[in-house]
Amino acid sequence: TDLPLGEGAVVLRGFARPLDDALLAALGPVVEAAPFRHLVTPGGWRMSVAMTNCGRVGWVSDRSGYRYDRVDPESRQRWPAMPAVFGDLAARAAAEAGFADFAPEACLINLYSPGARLSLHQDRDEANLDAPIVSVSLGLPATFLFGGAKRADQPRRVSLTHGDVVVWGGASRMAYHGVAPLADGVHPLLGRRRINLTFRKAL
Ligand code: MD3
Ligand code: FE
Repeated sequence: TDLPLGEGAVVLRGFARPLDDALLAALGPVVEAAPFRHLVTPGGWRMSVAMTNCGRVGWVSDRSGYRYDRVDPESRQRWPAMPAVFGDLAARAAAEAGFADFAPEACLINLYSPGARLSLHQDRDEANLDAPIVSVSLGLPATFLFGGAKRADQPRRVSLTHGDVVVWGGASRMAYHGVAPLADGVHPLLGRRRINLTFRKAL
């Protein structure tokens, strides 16, 4: 059931579910080569969400700012390649929402443990702001905060559960958004964790 969330945002409930085992199997070698780490914001705050990346470029943050980088600053090597099962899923989801030929260069992988949260922000570090963003939720359910064009716009709360895929295009692309502190729980496949894959045209 494709349900429109707002201008240009489409939730594909359970779209990634049939692939969950394949996605987690592909994730193993990625996080072995580029382990999850807690980045520091330009303001000096340690993020409660742990992150890593795969693809041609990865999103990083440090005291000097946010950017997409071809190398992992920890290993000084290129990020692991994007597994085919990741890229194919993102392209199929985007096509379902009306975006043909979505070929993301970047996959940011967010790991939430109980209590981890993402405060309201806009994604504006990408060179291509016309392309949608595709996000895949795995593991524990999260309350996603979907705001408006201004930070002060009261966000709607949307529950995203294991296997849900959201395509954020059009007017929703620049919406403020965040994730409420993750409630504790145990997921049969992921245990006490939520993993979110975010696919972007960054270049
Ligand atoms: C709505 N991640 O990594 S994914 C992020 O669940 C991020 O880890 C969240 O926000 C997470 O930047 C949310 C859903 C998402 C991603 C990008 C968006 C929603 C968005 C961009 C515009 C509007
Ligand atoms: Fe975001």
